[in-house]
Amino acid sequence: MQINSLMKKIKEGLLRDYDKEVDRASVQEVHNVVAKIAITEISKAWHESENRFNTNRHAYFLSAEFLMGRAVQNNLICMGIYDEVKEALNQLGFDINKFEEIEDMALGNGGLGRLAACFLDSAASVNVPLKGYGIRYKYGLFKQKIEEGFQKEYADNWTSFGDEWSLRRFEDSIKIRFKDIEVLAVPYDMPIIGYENDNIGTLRLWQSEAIEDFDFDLFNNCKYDEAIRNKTIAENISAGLYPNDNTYEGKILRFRQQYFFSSASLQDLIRKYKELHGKDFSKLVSLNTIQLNDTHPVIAIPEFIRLMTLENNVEFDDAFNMAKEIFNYTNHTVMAEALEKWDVNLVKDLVPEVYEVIEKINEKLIEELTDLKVKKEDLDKYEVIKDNQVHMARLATYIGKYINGVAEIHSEILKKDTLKEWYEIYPDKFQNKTNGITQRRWLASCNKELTELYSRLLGDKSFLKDLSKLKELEKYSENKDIIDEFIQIKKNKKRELIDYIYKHEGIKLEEHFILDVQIKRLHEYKRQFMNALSILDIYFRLKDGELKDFTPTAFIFGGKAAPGYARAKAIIKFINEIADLINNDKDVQDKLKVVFVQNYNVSYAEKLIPGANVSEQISTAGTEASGTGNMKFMLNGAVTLGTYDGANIEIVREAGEENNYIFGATEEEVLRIKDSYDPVEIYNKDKHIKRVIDTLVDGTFSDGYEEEEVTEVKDGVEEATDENIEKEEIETVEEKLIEGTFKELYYALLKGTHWHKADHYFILNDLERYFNARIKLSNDYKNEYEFARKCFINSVNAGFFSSDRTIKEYAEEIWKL
Ligand code: 26Q
Repeated sequence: MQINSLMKKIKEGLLRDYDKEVDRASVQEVHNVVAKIAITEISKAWHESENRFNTNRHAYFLSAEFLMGRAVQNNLICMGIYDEVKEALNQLGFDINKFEEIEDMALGNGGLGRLAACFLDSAASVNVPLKGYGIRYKYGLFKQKIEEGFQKEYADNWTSFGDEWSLRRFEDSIKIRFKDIEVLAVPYDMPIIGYENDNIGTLRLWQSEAIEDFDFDLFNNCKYDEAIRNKTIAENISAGLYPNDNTYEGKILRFRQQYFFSSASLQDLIRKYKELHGKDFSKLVSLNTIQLNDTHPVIAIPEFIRLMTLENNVEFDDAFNMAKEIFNYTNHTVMAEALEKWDVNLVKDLVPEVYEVIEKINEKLIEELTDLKVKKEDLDKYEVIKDNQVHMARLATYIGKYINGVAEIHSEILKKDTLKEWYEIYPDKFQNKTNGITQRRWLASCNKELTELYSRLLGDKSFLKDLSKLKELEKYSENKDIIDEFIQIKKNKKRELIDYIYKHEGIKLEEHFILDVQIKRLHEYKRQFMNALSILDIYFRLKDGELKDFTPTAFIFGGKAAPGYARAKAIIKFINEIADLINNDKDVQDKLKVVFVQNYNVSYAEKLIPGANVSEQISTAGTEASGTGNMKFMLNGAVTLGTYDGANIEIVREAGEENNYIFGATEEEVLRIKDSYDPVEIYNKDKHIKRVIDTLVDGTFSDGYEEEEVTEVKDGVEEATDENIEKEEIETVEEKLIEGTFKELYYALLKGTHWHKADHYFILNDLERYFNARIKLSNDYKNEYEFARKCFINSVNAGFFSSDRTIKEYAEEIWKL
């Protein structure tokens, strides 16, 4: 596009939509006008892509989460007009970097949601016909602030300034029937712009609305409450994203969300099929395939059979066989607490016809198992309906044509543990699809300098379409000039990050410090707690003069805790207490800094990752399915300080263990020591470990109990009645919990609880080896050149971790496109 014509369009747009000249327009207004210009520009290609999509075999990606982040920069880059728009805006006196104020689209929690977003980007870019279906939550993942060291949550009303990248398609609305209420699913379509090709994919998100704006029938019959209740339920279904990550919550509203978007998506695809092929369903499964992103959309399986049988006159057996062809299931976690099970009564109450289908599926399963000579006493392990619960992973594994894990080790764990009994009878269903990330966002968009260097050395930008090309650059790891340039780029990105952190957190870091970064959802298995304890250990040893030439290091954390996850929130507070202690201690200020950044999200990641030297990936071996942050750091030239877990294993296979810092127990070790593991023994033996753990209970830190107590007392002015006294007793118990958040962490490590044994995630078992790896890293870093070489080798070996590779594997080996 011509810069002059762009400038004209921007000026005209601002006058038309906001009656403003550029200098008076807000960032949001300029953004909205640019988005509108872009959408108009691609509309023809989008339409043509959708027609192509419908006439050939294609895949649907059903996901309760799509963590898209900010659209504008990525979309302009993919359209190939970023530089032109930047220049046009510049000439109009507007700095394109101001778009960093635009809200992220945070309709996801973490890894699973971001993976869905990377997949759509890759599919569009490598011409895989893939359409995303999900929920248009009114409120995305909460915004996090840190107040007095505690996490506080605030609503994320992301559309309050408009949603210019989406188109409302009311004409495609679909009715969804629950037993108690019928609601309307209204689709909003977002273009997914392929990188420098004419292919535009679609993400279709469903918003729930009342069927009629107001139910006059009910109202006129004096059923006011019911009229209002129906409208409220209808609008609440897509109101908010559940903030849980890797834990399941059996709430009615969550079930409604899952059924709502699963049913809408299936009805949509069946309607489209019928438009093109009429009521002859013989080609349905040869033209369509559906990927279920974890168990969240698995209710789609019985819903599909219900739609085919009850609404399209297909025989049950035929519908059942079609289901077995059309669905595939990806598992994203081995954590027992994340496996979804729904109460039979809940399912029956909300969608009785769907429940009947599940019962029939269960009968089919028992028949099949009997034919396969599975023993009667073993049936329990398979049954979809068991102990009054519907087991979603079992349903998905039984009906899914292919089942996959998301990294090699994870797929192996599924076969030998999580889904062991299923692997025994259906070995051919099981596959691995190691996750990936899109280099358009995680290199081209967030690290223009490194992108520039690589395209200069390679002669073109084709690595943005084929990341494996980076491997050709490995020869430059012996070239002093290139490594020096690489060092300069990292320094620039560190400086940018340091400025950004200063602006947002008010903490000034320094460039000559190692930037050591752990950013991910707060979870015990990810062991941010271990990182915190280890930092504290380093701090004490520095104070003691025990660590003479420790390289100055800034430890940066970021991540949200599910609001109901008390231990994760206590860990945030603990990290902030440590930060306070260390950042205010003059003795160590030229050696150590600790920062917990607020509201870690996709856009913050785009700043943190290019500026990092060290990527912390320290989950207990066998717990992190894959991880994808690890890949983003690698691509941007950080070394991995991590365990033998998830995709870390494949990362060091590609980039060399000698270029990374891998430590700690392997999955085999964990399994071997599990039953006899005694953290107290380690605690008693190792004075360093004892010293840091004791800070949880010896008054070094405050978990904020006093403040809580004061407000409790103020509120407690009611007269004492029997009922009140009982209530107060309950409150005292809760108060103890609040009082003891650090004490609770202490007991979790050394004593255990009724749900977990002491130190369930083997922190103490790995602490010493973690410390040693850190010291080695700290020493290695002193040789700037050699360390940079390691970083460079990591980056140029990241080709395998492009989601383009992953999506092609899905297309070939699962979807058979
Ligand atoms: C389920 C029921 C009710 C409410 C919430 C949930 C729920 C929501 C989100 C359960 C799990 C999740 C998210 C899981 C997740 O993000 N898993 C991560 O997936 C990544 C992509 O495959 C992997 O890289 C990570 O290792 C894995 O933890």
